[in-house]
Amino acid sequence: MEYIKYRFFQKASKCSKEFQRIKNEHSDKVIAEIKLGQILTGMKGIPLLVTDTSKLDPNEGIRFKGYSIPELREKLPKISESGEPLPEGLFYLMLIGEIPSHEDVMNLSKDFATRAHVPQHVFDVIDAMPMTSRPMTQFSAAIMAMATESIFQKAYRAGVSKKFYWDSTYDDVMNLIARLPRIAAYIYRRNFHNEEHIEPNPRLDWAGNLAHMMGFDSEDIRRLFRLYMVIHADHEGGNVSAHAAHLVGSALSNPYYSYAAAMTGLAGPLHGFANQDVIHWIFQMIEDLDTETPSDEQMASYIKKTLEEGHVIPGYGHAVLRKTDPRFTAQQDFADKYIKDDKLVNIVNQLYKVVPPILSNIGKIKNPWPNVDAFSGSLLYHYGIEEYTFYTVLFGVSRSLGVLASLINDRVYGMPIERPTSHPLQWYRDQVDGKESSHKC
Ligand code: CMX
Repeated sequence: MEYIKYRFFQKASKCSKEFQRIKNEHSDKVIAEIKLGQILTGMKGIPLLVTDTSKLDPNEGIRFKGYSIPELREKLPKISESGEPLPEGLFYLMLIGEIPSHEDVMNLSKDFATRAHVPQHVFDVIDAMPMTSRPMTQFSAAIMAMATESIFQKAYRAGVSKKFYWDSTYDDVMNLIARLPRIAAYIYRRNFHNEEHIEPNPRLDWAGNLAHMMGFDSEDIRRLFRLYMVIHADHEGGNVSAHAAHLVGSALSNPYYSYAAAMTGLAGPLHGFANQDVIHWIFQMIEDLDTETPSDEQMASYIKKTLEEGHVIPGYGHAVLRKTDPRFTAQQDFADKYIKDDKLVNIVNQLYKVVPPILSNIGKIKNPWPNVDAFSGSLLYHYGIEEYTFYTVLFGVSRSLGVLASLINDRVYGMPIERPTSHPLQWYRDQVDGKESSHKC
């Protein structure tokens, strides 16, 4: 068995025994009470999932296996001392629970490079789609098309025992992550660069190769892509993309199906599509106000107009966070360090001053602060990736690291099919009004 797989299994099998022990010995223990309001506002705050890769604190933000983003930026191996950590290192951390050595990360990077071959029919599926189909539609379809390669599916059909499901899932996950940069870059070059494709460079790291195949070879972009891939990788288990991957995987659908489900969820405007909406909305603001340097007052009036028209302010608010997202702060820090006087970055920073007080004044919005999507587009745009309809694909490539590491864990733990109970509205009404109510829904 290869080294990383072996290390993973060594660690995970101990946790798997713990999972089974708790399940067998403590299944009757009551650990939470559920309020009706939680159910009716999207199951917020109900502990329902087991996810080991990362944990989100409403005030502190995300921690990956206990490490905050500033800690990861300091501790994870980098190619150069002044650079950003390699996302391969974060994947290792989420999988094995330890900060990897430089050698571990280089081995993982090489492993991804050897697994990166994408079968021709996946490109054919992309090429068969109209140019007008969204990059996220092409991306999700390509992932589904690649399910022909699922080793898990073949092993399952061949009758492999349940206790070995994790093994072929691991190989599917590694292959899938390895191939995503090629698929993403292919869609980018197809849509925005005349279908002039660029071959991978197997000597480059995972994120550096993605930038290369998209047509960007500067060290600046590689640094940004490494940071980008690290901060978007995971956000505990309840967000739409992570939860979708877990839910679909619980039916023992193959990892390609699980990850495609995550991507179709990420494509929604309340989730990853917000990174496109932010840029679209800012450009609309610039056009409507007829200035690239609006005053705070002009901005405030545009924000209020957006709200009055019944729209959300993209990039602001969060279902769990109650403070500025540390992923926003990490990008702001990156911009402070490497980017001087960029109009879009300046607007993003100005919005950070103007938006929160307006959202706070409305009263109902639980978190008036910016999330990860408020900053990411301006950085990509600055470095020449101006085609913002593509941005959610980049988020998706990164999110593979967390949701797929979790999927292998799910299989090692032997997690069961997920199947919560639902009731008609009448049942909930009976809980609060008794059975008198005659109006049927
Ligand atoms: N602008 C305007 N209204 C907002 C708002 C925003 N940025 N954020 C929340 N609200 C509204 C909600 O729509 C809701 O209104 P109704 O009661 O009329 O339905 C109310 O405030 C309460 O919402 P909440 O409990 O504060 O937030 P939710 O958990 O329901 O939603 C989120 C969270 C992210 C979907 C929401 O804040 C939002 O729509 N933000 C803008 C889109 C966005 O940036 N999404 C990206 C999130 C990060 C990611 O996943 O990538």
